[in-house]
Amino acid sequence: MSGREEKEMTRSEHLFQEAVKHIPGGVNSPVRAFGSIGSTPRFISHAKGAYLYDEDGRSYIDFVGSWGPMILGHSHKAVTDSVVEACQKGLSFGAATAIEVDMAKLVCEMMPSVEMVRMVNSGTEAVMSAIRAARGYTKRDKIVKFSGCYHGHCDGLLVQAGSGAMTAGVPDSLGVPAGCAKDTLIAKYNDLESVREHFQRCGEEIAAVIVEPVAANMGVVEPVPGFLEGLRQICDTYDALLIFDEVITGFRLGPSGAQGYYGVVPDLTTLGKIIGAGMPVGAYGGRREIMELVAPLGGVYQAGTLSGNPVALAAGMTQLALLKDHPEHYQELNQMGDWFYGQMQQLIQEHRLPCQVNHVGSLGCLFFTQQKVSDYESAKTSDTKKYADYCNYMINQGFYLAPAQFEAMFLSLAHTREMLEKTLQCMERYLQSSS
Ligand code: KE4
Repeated sequence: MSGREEKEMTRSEHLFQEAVKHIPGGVNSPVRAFGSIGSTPRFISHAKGAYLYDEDGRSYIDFVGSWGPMILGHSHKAVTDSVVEACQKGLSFGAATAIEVDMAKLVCEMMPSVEMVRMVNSGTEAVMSAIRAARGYTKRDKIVKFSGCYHGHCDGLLVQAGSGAMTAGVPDSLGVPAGCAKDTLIAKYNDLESVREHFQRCGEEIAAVIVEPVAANMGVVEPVPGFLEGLRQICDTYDALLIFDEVITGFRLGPSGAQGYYGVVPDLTTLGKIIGAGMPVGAYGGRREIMELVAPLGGVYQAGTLSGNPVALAAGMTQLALLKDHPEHYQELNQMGDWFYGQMQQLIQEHRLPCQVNHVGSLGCLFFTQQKVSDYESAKTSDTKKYADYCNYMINQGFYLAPAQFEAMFLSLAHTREMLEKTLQCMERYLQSSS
């Protein structure tokens, strides 16, 4: 590249050019590479409230929110102050700390189905560990998951996975041994019959069903009435466990996540994102008799150098405590979502556009398809090229949307009605011009 061309590059373009030399795809998580929308990822320098600021000084109203954790908005003073204070005492001890006791009590109080909880460092680690606990408790090997649901990148669950795996068209990753995937049975989201078929065939071998109670990794897909209840009944009939992967929905839809929102109680729950407020925290927990099998109490081994890290938990505790002490925040957030996505729906109808809007509370998704989206198959009818064109337009106008069709939009308590109206006006300009 000539010196002149070099000078004309944005700082993000320059950084990306450097990044790809030493990091696979130039990013530390695939969806950040903007591959699905074919443009250069924006390198973010800082964030505050509902805004991101990139290395070229551009600002964006943020609808990714670090993929869910930033429910209070970025750099919330109480959260960042708690991190700074915790850092002064040391970053990690590899020993028990008081804040781990407080965090465990708070999670169990907010999510009554969780009688015991273990902190880990990511949603993937939480899911991996919950699956192992379920297999250890039931002494069975098979797991039922749903096509299009994403539960992190542990081997056995990278089968017809959603999120980046779906976007990149690799829902079944290379490197997953057939021996590992053979115990993963795939069912169809919102289709109880597809679950019953597995159980009728080999129910006594199935340890658990794992489900995103609101699917948010094939875009957003709400459970149809009776779906979650039906999973509960099937698991009870066959003595299998029901695992709610609430890494996204946990503490987002309400203080008790999706299980509180829908009134269906799982045996195990996995958590992440909001529980760490942007710091690396995951957790899994559930019925005491299951969790008491986890080492050092029982024979299900799981460990982690930085699990329960005091600095990370300081962030998570502060955020969770704020949410617990202000339940009105959930009403505010869910009403904001109902209004915002309702306005999007109105836009689609007014302009007769081949789009669908799905949402649950502050989680939502605009699909570029004529079909109603209720599962992986219907989600896949979306025109990802149209989504890419729309997404690039919106980002260039200062609205930072997920750079992939099969993700969710996340609203936060830092978003204002004025910001959302500006966003809708920009959407309308695009949708009108492109229809
Ligand atoms: P992490 O290992 O990324 O912390 O969590 C994995 C995970 C587990 N379960 C659900 C329901 C999830 O949505 C996730 C991760 N979500 C994606 C966003 N769709 C993370 C973003 C990324 O992969 O960069």
